[in-house]
This record gives sequence, C-alpha cells and structure tokens, in this order.
Amino acid sequence: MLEYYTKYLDYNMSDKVIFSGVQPSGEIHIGNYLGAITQFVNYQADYKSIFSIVDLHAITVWQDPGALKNSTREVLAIFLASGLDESKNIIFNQSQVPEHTQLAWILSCTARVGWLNRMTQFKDKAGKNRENASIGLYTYPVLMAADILLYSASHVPVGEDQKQHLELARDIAHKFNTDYNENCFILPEPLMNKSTTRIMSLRDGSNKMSKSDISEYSRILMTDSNDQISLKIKKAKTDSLKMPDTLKGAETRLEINNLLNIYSACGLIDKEEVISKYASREISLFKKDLTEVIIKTVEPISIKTNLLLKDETYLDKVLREGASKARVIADKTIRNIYDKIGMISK
Ligand code: AQP
Repeated sequence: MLEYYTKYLDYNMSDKVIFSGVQPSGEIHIGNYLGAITQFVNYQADYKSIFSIVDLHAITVWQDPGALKNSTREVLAIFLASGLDESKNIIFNQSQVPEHTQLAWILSCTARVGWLNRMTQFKDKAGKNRENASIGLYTYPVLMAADILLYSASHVPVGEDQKQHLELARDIAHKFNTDYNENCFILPEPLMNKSTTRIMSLRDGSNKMSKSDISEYSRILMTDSNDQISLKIKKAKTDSLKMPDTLKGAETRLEINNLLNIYSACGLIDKEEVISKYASREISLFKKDLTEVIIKTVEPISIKTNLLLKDETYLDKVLREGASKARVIADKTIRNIYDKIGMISK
C-alpha cells in the first residue's frame, strides 16, 4: 500500500501519516481554527497528511443542501487561506471517495452494539430525543473509523471530545485483525493537542464554541469583518469584576477565562503573561485589546478566503484532484479487505 503514497505524494515507507476531518456543518469559527486548522498547518512539515471535509458526517444531522455546498467550499478556502498546501497534502471532500462508506459498512459488521452504546458524543448530541436521532448519528464513529483505517493513518489529531471515538477505531481495527488473523489495519495513535485549550461560546463559558449554536454572537467566524468581531467581543458575556490577577482567579470565571485563552492563542502569548498584563484592570480595556489581537489573526485569512471563494471552479478542481489521489489509496485498501473477507472484486 505504501508504494501508492510514494507514487502520488512523495511518501517514504517510514513516513508518519495523519488523517483529520472537519465537518462542513456551518461556518468555520475561531475554535475550529485554533483547535484544529492551525495544528494541521504545523503537522504538514512532519507528517504526510490527509485532510477531509467530512460532508457524510455533516449530514448525520439535517443540512440545507445549498448551505452544505457553500460550507464545503468555505472549509476548503479556509484550509488554503490558513496555509494548507494542496500539492503536499491530500485535501478532498469525503463524499467524492465512496470507499469511505464501503469500508464503514464492513466495519459496522465488526463493531459491536455495546461499543457504540457507550459513545458519549451520541448521548450528548441526541439528547433526550434519542429515538428520533438518525441512525447515521449513532453509527458516526464507525464511519470515522473507516476514514482513518482506509488510509492506514498512523496518527490522528484529536481533541478531548474525539478521544473515545479514536479508541473505538482502534478496537474495531484490532477485532478485524483478530477475526481475519491478519494485520490488515494499523492501530492509529492519538495526537493530542496540548497547547490550545477548547474555545468556549462567547455567550456561555460552559459550552464549547460551535458551528451549530443558534446564537451567532456565540462565535467569531473566520470570515467575520473587523466590525463584526468588535461587536461580538463587546457583547461577549463577562461578569462585572475587574480582570483577575492570578491563573487560579481566572479559572473560577468561565467567560473571562475563555477570553484570556483566545487572547493567548491568537497573540501567541503565554496565558500567565496576559493575566499579569491586565491584572486588576477594567474588562472593557482588555476587550478592546482582545479585539485587535483577534482581528490580527482573522483578517488576513478572511481576506484570502473571500478571494478564493470567488473562484468556485478552482476550489472544485482542488477537491476533485484531492479525491482522485485519495481514491488511489482507498481503492487499494478496499480490494485488500474484500480479499481478506472472501469477496471477489473486479
Ligand atoms: N470550540 C472548539 N475549540 C477547539 N477546537 C474545536 N473544534 C471544534 N470546536 C472547537 C475542533 O475543530 C475540528 C473540526 O470539528 P468538526 O467540524 O469535526 O466538528 P465539531 O468538533 O463538532 O465542531 P463544531 O464547530 O462544534 O461543529 P458542530 O456544531 O457542527 O458540531 C475538530 O478537530 C474539533 O476538535
């Protein structure tokens, strides 16, 4: 299999391969950027990377068809504007590579119902209305396992919330290897992102910043104008105290703590340094400076993204070419797996 990587991506046999996905389930926010996309950009140097815009995952909850197409192109444009190189990495949208769903079906015959029943993200997302959730939302982690195993990814960047799904992917790979008495799948390792904390909603510091939050004031979008950023930070929920003067003091105040994390991540400044800079000062002064720090991060990406979005033909070509490269590897995996389980393929 690895000779395919070598041919299409200048891979060496010893290379480490990462797979990661972003759902086109809405507009990309600064949490996605700081928590995932900046990491992808850093990984490019050390890993052969496969980045997928996972539209099949997105439709596990209802997506407006027009909005889904726009979001898919927007995620790609933000990837490119942030510095992901489409010639060095494979970048594509998942639905153009049907092998993802082919492998997901096979793996759903390996995964056990009891394993899926333990997935906390399904419980959180389905909430009280579990009977009415889509089957896709329930089996989402099996599709995620297929995404990873299809490309023999050695590493998967994961936040806290995806750790359980990666463990499941490893369990599925291990059971498949045991059932068929062959090392068909590599067991992927997590790449934990230690530097960036989870970015929380600007309206409620106990919920993560999310594309699907009903309040547009809960998140800073990577395409927001400077005025929109300024307004959202002005409206961001805080308390009426002065700024904290210790890390411990900051951590007891969810919303202020979140704004300090955003400042630290965007400004590339240690959080303790930010705390001492603003210790006991007015929140309004901190918010003013925070707005500037965020604009410095978002504005250049937003300008490039908007330019790229004007050229749909180019964006669709990048996706098509990425999918072609991905399919070379994916097809090889499927043939191998079909053979192992006793299926005759063309
Ligand atoms: N608030 C966040 N802080 C840090 N990292 C985050 N990520 C998402 N939200 C935050 C990281 O972004 C990557 C892409 O996420 P995803 O699109 O696969 O889905 P998600 O994690 O469910 O993201 P959202 O924004 O909350 O979307 P919806 O509302 O559709 O569910 C992941 O690496 C994730 O960790």
